[in-house]
Amino acid sequence: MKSPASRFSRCFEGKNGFTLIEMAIVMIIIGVLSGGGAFVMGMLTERKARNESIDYLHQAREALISYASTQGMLPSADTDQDGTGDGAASGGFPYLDLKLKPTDFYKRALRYEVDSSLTTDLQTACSALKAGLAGAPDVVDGDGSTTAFPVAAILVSSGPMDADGDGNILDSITAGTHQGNNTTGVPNYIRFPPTETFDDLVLYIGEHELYSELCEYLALAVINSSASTVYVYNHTAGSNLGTLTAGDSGSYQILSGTQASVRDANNGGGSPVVSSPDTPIFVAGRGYTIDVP
Ligand SMILES: [Ca+2]
Ligand SMILES: [Ca+2]
Ligand SMILES: [Ca+2]
Repeated sequence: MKSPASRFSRCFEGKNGFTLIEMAIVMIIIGVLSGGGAFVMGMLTERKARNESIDYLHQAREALISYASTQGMLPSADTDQDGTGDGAASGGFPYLDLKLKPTDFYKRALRYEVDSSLTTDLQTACSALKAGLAGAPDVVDGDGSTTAFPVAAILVSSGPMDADGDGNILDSITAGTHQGNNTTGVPNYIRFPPTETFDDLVLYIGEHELYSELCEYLALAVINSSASTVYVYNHTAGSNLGTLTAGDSGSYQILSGTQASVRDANNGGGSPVVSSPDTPIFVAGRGYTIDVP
């Protein structure tokens, strides 16, 4: 004879032999597992998005350095969203000039700013790099530096969202030891680990790295043994290197590949004087000497 409890339990028995109570427990376990699974999947997707956007930033950075090596300058920023530079220092990443895809994992174009002295030609770029950059873009690197410093170029991915809720997908940090504004770059950009109110991803090209990639200087020595004053001229840069009176000599730092001449008039005027070797001449290698007998 069945007990009252057993009869009660069988009242709730499902067609496969499980009681409704057992089925409810199974459903709760499935719910917990599927909820946790969704959470884990969300985390993995977020990590994949972040890693792929960081990969894209590195591709863009490498492409910029390669472009500078072949073109002697960095590209200007894209201000009309067609992927090509428009002569501006600040705007979108000119992905077509670099032959890269237009957007990061978040389907957004990168922000790009370049020091304007680096977008003209090799002579101008290397002169600026040799002297040390002084203007925008500046960056505070949250890995250690609280003081902003100028960089050759900077790339900013917005990350997944407008984390600081200011209406722009790029973010700012306005309090604490490391501060910056990636929307304007004023007074500086900021590279910083993600927080609840900052999720941008930033890479930059430092001036010394670009200098070593781009600018090979050599010493051009000119010995004036003649009885006249001669003028040393840089044709590539369109500027004077120096003036040597009779019996004088000089040494000039010039970029490898520069065309130079020794002349009988200033500012590239007059004619080349007799020298060994004859000028104008393209100067390359580790060092060079021109003798004026
Ligand atoms: Ca454009
Ligand atoms: Ca953001
Ligand atoms: Ca924002």
